[in-house]
Amino acid sequence: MAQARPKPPIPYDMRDSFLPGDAACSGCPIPMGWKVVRAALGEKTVFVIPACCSSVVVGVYPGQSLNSSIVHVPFAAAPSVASGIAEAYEKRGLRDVNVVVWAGDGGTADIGMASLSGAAERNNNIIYIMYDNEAYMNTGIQRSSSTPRGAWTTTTPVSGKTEQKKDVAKIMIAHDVPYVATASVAYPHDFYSKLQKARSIRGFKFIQLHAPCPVGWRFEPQYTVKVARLAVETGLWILYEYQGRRLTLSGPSRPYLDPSKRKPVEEYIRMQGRFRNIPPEALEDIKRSVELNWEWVKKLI
Ligand SMILES: Cc1ncc(C[n+]2csc(CCOP(=O)(O)OP(=O)(O)O)c2C)c(N)n1
Ligand code: SF4
Repeated sequence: MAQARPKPPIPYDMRDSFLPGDAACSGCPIPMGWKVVRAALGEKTVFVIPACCSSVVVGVYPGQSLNSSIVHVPFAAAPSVASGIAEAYEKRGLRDVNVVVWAGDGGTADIGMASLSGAAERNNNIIYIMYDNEAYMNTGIQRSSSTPRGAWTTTTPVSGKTEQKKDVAKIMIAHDVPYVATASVAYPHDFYSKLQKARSIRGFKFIQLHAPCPVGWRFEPQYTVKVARLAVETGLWILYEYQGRRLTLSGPSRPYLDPSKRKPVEEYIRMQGRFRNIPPEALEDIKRSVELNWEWVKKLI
């Protein structure tokens, strides 16, 4: 059988982009994501960050860990501030600066949803990255609308969340923006190429990055990538791009169009303490939503 050609390494430059001494917990997905973003978008990138774990991980100037321009903003303001910055660069003729919102799922799916919708509708020239650790982690693991069914948080019953996860990428697709994609910290090459594509498109771009959090999801920190990879291998997290009203399944997810290739959802669930008390009906709900998501994908490819 022919061997797959090895992918060229992502050109990380740790000295220039990510400095030692950040405040992240062991196994945190945030620095994993940032390294790829900086490598793909380069030095001329401004990050707009609302309150979240990342505000703490990045730290305060001059001791910040991410070597970029960073604007810390109140929760709901991130898409509006980013839109204003992008417009200001445009007016000055500086078309080569990337303006990126880097926000958690609480800041995106809940508190920032209205201003996110506004920026998408105006088609502001920004890249919005929602790193999805599926709860409000910075304030002590409270549920968000992006927390999945059956997952425990400090504000759900011990048997886990009773509602389904809100699908923000689909909401952004409904806005008919130029580019929407899903990504995962377990597949940095895929994330890298999506960021490079996003950078080349003018207008509003949205990427939802699946980002398992060892603290809130209750797994040992060395398993962040394994958990993220299992989400894709079980078909639970589907990697795709949506552009020009067409959906393209990304390489890592392609095999799982065939349900027989998918690993059992239980493999993903059992690795995480947050699902320890999941009732059987919640597990069935998760499996059903996996099927429905793939049906949706099949209609669009
Ligand atoms: C308007 C407002 N409400 C609440 C807070 C408190 N707060 C700070 S960070 C945070 C959690 C953010 O969660 P998320 O966006 O999911 O990011 P994560 O912490 O999980 O990285 C909250 C509730 C705040 N700073 N501002
Ligand atoms: S709580 Fe989770 S997302 Fe927040 S810094 Fe720790 S590992 Fe990262």
